[in-house]
Amino acid sequence: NKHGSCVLWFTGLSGSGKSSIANALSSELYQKGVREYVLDGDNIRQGLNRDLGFSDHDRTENIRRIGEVAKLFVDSGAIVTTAFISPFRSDRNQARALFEEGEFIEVFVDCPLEECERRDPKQLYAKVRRGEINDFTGIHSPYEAPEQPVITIRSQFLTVNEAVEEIIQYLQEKDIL
Ligand code: GGZ
Repeated sequence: NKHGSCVLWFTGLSGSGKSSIANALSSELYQKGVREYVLDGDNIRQGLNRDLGFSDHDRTENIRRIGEVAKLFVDSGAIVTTAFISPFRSDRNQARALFEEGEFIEVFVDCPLEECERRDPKQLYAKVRRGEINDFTGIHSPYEAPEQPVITIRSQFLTVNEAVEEIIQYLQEKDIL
């Protein structure tokens, strides 16, 4: 595409590192003078999608709207990063279909459930184990890992900065940066 705009579509379990990597990447791109934006739970689930919960149906609608918003950002010429679990392959495929070839870059933040649960940055897994949260991804709601992600970040073996570097390198190889 003519602008070097694209969507970096992160997918991975809660606690896998999506937000940390997305935010560090955002600072790095910002410093390079790139127009960029991160869509995450803080700015989407609190606002546009505050009517949605975590049933399969609501997650599908969450991802549908995020895909549409991401498309608007790409049309505006930005690099947009989306940091949502997006657990269903079919929902990610629907989002992908909104974009041109090469514009939708699926980034699998790959981290085993045991490691996410060990980190438990928001103590959500602890709540799940106490029975205080239902339908939690990886525990009683499915996570469908991507079959052919463009980029795989095995976050347990990389620092946040190394993960960012890997993504920047990809963007440079593809002449997006
Ligand atoms: C999964 C949940 C749930 C349930 C609340 N299942 O680690 P977090 O806190 O910050 O990220 C999780 C976030 C997931 O929202 P997404 O919009 O990314 O999910 S999806 O793409 O599936 O629509 C977690 C928190 O919300 N959270 N309840 N039941 N994550």
